[in-house]
Amino acid sequence: MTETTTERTLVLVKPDGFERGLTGEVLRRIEAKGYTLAQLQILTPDRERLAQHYAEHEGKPFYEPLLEFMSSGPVTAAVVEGDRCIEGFRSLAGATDPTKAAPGTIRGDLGRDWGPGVQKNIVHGSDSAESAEREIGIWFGGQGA
Ligand code: RTP
Ligand code: MG
Repeated sequence: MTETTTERTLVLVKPDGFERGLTGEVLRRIEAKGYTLAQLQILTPDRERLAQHYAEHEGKPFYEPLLEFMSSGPVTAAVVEGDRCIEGFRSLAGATDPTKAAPGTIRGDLGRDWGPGVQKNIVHGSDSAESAEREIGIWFGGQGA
């Protein structure tokens, strides 16, 4: 048996998820897995916040379309807590490309956006403990982050 390691991760339900009415479904899956919603807010993010969040992708071909897409409507940001939830939520989310994401995952079951441009894949989840703390600061800074 592995040791229990409580972690925090930053989850976003992206504007495509909000528009399609999937926010509750994503949060339901997080809770059903046994994770806790520690903080939650709905906001339409501005470019400045998104530039910080996606700094690692600056200069890539999908960077501008990504910022455009992510600022196009409401996003639900959540601090999720639980045992090894950083990797665990990435497993729940599935592969970045919804077409390749396995059935049973959020993107595999619900993602249906394909074609040119940026991948509208419903959710974001932090990819490491360092990313999680950095991203929680970006979305919840000054609110006990
Ligand atoms: P995320 O950060 O959103 O959890 O997704 P990820 O780690 O699976 O993917 P990442 O490589 O970090 O890319 C961030 C987001 O940019 C969009 N993207 N589109 N070629 C494309 O069309 C493309 N590549 C990336 C996706 O929305 C992806 O989640
Ligand atoms: Mg990423």
